[in-house]
Amino acid sequence: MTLVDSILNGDRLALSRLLSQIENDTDMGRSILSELFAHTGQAHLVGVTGAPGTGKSSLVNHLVRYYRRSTSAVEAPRVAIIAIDPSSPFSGGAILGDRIRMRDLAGDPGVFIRSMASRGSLGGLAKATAALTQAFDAAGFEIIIIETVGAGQAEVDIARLAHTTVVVEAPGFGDEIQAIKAGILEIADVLVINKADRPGAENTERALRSMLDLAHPGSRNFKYSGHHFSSFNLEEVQKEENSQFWRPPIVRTVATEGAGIDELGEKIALHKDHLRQTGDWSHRERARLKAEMDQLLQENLVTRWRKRLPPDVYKETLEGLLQRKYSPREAAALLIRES
Ligand SMILES: Nc1nc2c(ncn2[C@@H]2O[C@H](COP(=O)(O)OP(=O)(O)O)[C@@H](O)[C@H]2O)c(=O)[nH]1
Ligand SMILES: [Mg+2]
Repeated sequence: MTLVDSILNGDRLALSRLLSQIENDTDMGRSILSELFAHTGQAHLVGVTGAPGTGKSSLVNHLVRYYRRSTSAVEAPRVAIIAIDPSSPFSGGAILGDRIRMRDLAGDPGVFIRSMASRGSLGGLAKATAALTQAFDAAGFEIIIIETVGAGQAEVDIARLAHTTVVVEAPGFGDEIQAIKAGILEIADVLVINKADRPGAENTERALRSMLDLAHPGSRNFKYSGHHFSSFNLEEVQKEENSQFWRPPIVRTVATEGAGIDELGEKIALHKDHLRQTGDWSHRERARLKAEMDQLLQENLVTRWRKRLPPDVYKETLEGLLQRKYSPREAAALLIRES
């Protein structure tokens, strides 16, 4: 049996071999992914992001257990977890801690956990993550959870990859303001206030609510605006309710106790339904695949063009540019003519 068939048949060893090939960006990994691509497009990709220590890994742990027990009558969905921590090497504390916390999931054949430390550029990390999700998707994992730390470009890229992005905050982190600065609220589909057992959860929630009000004016308590209600045309109200609009819900959780996890799971499912109903699911898919294809097209064209260009011409043109003989635009035009 080929590696491709083994992966499609749910062979975990074959899958983990492919994941290593992908992380090392080998030709073999690339060609297997291409063969598997026809089998992708089914999984719900859920990103979980937020500052270190807010409780993301603890939440993911409980969320996975929620999925695994949620549909006892039907077959429970299979869940893959990709934990990305750019700041720590494989041996480092954070990921090791995650491994220990995830240990009780490890014996479940419907769960697959992969930790990834960063190598090379952030762009490389986002690319590798996208490829890993394709592998899990083809292997039949219905839900793929991607845990990332922080609020940088990598998180934004990963949010673009995910269908549903969960942003985790915790009281007393004082990072609510930083969160907006980094635009993390703009990528949030579901907001979690974890550590709701700690003092200050109300303040965090109030801060987030007012930020949401700013970001989504007019959405505030629309349905419940009591005495104003009669002045609304009912049809208008229904139109509003069925519209493309999604206001990120806020869910309070205590991940250490598993409190609020069912609600979180329900909100994530609601967001998926919303994406399906509005057509956003396929819009996102289209935008993402187009970006991937365009990117590869550019890389390939540039590589091909560089191969055809006589070696000295590039150097000479660069020199000419430095001496202000050409402008950057003229230099580029000249190089394209020369090749
Ligand atoms: N009090 C309290 N502690 C929590 C809660 N959730 C997680 N923690 C603790 O916070 C620390 C960081 O959690 P972790 O899941 O590793 O956070 P991550 O860095 O965001 O993945 C751990 O010591 C957890 O036990 C919670 O809801 N309440
Ligand atoms: Mg973590």
